[in-house]
Amino acid sequence: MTEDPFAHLHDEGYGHATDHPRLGAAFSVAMGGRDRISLNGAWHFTRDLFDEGLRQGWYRDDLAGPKHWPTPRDHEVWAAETVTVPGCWTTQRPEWRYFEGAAWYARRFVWDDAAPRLVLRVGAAAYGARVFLNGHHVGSHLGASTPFFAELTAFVRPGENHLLIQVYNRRAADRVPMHHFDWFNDGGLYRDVDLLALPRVFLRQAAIWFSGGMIRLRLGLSDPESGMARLEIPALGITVDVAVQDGAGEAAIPADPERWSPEAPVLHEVVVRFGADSVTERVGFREIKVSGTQILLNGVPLFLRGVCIHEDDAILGRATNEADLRRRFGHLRELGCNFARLAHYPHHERVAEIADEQGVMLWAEIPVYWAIDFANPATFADAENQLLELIGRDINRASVVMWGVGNENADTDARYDFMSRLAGAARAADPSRLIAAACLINRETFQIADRLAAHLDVIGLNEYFGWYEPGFEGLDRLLANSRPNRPVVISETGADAVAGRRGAHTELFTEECQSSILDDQLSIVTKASYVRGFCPWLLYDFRSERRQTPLQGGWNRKGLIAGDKATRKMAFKLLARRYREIARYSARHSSARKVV
Ligand code: GCB
Repeated sequence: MTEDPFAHLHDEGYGHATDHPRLGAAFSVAMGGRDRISLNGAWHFTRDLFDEGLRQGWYRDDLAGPKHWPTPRDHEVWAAETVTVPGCWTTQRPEWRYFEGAAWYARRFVWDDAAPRLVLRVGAAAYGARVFLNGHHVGSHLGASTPFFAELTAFVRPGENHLLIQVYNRRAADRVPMHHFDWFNDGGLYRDVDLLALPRVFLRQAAIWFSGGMIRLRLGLSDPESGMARLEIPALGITVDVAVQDGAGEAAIPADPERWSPEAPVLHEVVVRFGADSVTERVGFREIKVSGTQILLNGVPLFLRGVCIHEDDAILGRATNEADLRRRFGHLRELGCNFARLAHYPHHERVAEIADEQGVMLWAEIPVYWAIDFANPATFADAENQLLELIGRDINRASVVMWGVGNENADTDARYDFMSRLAGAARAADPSRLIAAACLINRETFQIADRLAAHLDVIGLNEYFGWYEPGFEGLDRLLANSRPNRPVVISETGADAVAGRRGAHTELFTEECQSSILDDQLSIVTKASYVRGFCPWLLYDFRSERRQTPLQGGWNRKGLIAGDKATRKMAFKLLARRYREIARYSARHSSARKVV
């Protein structure tokens, strides 16, 4: 305890000492096929609305019970009730639903492994986290949906160890997303938490992709070591040694592997070794490019039959599980989708793995959403780190064909500077994908016009003609007026419908209205040859506190399926039918249209 028992009452700088070191993309560990020691399960959980934990030092390694306290305390984090990790506290007790603040997760683990290094991997902590082991602050992280790594080697001890993670979900203007967004503000450790027992030198990055007739490898080590790495792709008979200098190495091997595509989602086992470490990935080799206003997969023009998805569940919140994810892919298959936009933040890492196997292309994005604080360098650093963590996690997933770097941000100078730097960071980190963003309409000239488009490969267009803007004349005009020099994907459009609410197609919130708007939308946008994809908003209804009419009841009801993830609305059938027609048309025309 502090010497003056009341000092903390007046300490408003209480958080700063533990803001750094900042955990981020630079500390990531290449994960392909690695053994994980799971820390999922019961963790002690203490809410801390007033940040007393940081003020009073609840993280001190002192597990004594009240009988042994020399002076009174306000917490007993190691005797607190337990919750299940992964999980969102916002869905774990009804009385915690709207809790926006900090909470302390505490868990013991026993360490008797001889491995030279120990790293903690947290799949996602919404929104910020501070990690403490045995009373030591290890590091802190920002960003609600990307994994982060904290090296515990210097603080772990043989036998019992005490791990505490403070997680906070308070919304704030300088965060990514900022305090205003159209989904539910969940909090908690809502993806897997694991320990990684690692050798003295390990692989931080092993990125493998195909371009220009070459299989390419970029690898990074934990330390600036030099030596030889080895790349093996057994099915292609490839075994090559790769020179590593000061912890980094690259290789390009001429090859002609069978290509990955939605029709044939072929994956190859790839093993990368350095010293005592190795990772194993299953990689699809494919090339995604744009040529004029076309999107080409392996040289063949594509039309993206998509749907947007939020990772939200009435019972689990932002947490998910294999059954939930498999159901999602079942619905995509029923719809005849070859594409999905994972809105508006990185989804669970299993999504891209399943998409790799099932042949669904993905747009994955970070929550640079609406009016974030574009002029703030700390906000940029947070966004860039979330982007690099996402890229680091999913770089070997062929299904991810584009990174989304922003959604509906006003075209200011600060935003232009911020987003063009972000697009540049994505390109530097990953030369094998397209960059996209949901752009703006110029309401004066009535054109798709956004300065950011110059930094993108694909222009995403969110437009709600027929819903927020009555009628479709505006859409006709917009499409006729615009002369984009790159492909446009309708990255959102749609209408709310309460499942089971029927009526005239002109009556808002009915299934008929939603279905007829999507039908008209699809007919209109597919007439514009530069529109190369359609991705309506969205697969399932989702919780959003901005939506407070009795019909909405705290839900955004633009789902093709209701929030129970089972009840299909009329629009679901409509879209499935229309996508089958488009797929048949594409199949007839694509083989004749290979563009090299
Ligand atoms: C949008 C946003 C999305 C909203 C949606 C809506 O343009 O990008 O996050 O949920 O509209 O339903 O209004």
